[in-house]
Amino acid sequence: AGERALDRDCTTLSRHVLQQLQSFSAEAQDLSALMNRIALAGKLTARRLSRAGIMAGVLGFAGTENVQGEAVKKMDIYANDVFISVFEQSGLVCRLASEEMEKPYYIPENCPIGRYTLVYDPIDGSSNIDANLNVGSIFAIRQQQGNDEDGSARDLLECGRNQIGAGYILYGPSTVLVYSIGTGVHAFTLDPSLGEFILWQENIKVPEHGAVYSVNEGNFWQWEDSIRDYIRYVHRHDGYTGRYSGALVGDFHRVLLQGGVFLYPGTVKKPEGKLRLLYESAPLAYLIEQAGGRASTGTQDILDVVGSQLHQRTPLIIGSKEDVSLVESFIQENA
Ligand code: AHM
Ligand code: MG
Repeated sequence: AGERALDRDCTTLSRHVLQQLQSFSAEAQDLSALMNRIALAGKLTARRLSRAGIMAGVLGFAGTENVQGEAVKKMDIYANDVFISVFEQSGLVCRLASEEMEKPYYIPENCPIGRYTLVYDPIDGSSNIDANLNVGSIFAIRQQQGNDEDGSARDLLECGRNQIGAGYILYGPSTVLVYSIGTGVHAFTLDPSLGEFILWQENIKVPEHGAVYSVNEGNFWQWEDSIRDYIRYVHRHDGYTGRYSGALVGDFHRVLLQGGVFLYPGTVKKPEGKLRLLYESAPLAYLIEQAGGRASTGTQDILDVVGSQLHQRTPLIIGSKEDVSLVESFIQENA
């Protein structure tokens, strides 16, 4: 057992990616290097978050608004730049598209070789930062389709089934990285003394059903009747429990491990809800399908949604198969 424990300590993220692809081909090496860079961005972000309060420039607002008119936090900007700088001069990624940037960021010197695009939400759940609660980063990897000569990045609007990998980093009591490149979902824990993400759980499967429903019930009177009916249903039946942290990555992580459902439905005023298709919903949908669960808008699988603009939002219902279907049945009954 001692020997096996040591093996485990040695299963680092980059090694794991190569094992998953069962090859040392150029493509496998690229994906492994790419994941390693994402991990580096995660380590830099985690380090800065861990010093919030004693280091200037971590807490609070930056005083600007993003494309979507939302107040930007200092950590949003820091983490956004971290992802850019770890990919500059990497030869790996030609474009980065983030929730915090109106247009994709091009790295021309990488473009002749690096055909990958990284899409990401640098800090998800940023309202949690100032209260020292968990936040996360979400990412997906896409292969560039076509030429993108006009720089419109229109290929990023293609459906989420085109993602070749996705994952997130959860900055909680420990820093956890979860990823999939189409061969199941795997989780790593950052060992701060080694500075490495070490394998924690392989091939995670989400239970078919779980007790948790995770939703902002403060929106109760803004929802359509169908969502209110669903919430009344879980209130009236035994075996359900509410959990909502205000940071999608944390709420999703719980559902992935323990089952249940996270939902951010549309409201009467904002039928598309809050979460962004490209940076939040599609990457997590990729993971949950790899884990045997489902992600839906209520009427369509998230991974089948074709976007119309980069920052488009979509309702999201994600988690255990049975629980997602239950929410859908309320929505479709009312339709
Ligand atoms: P952000 O990326 O700007 O932080 O917004 C996304 C976050 C999610 O993490 C979370 O699930 C949701 O917004 C919470 O929104 P609300 O406060 O409306 O419940
Ligand atoms: Mg977000």
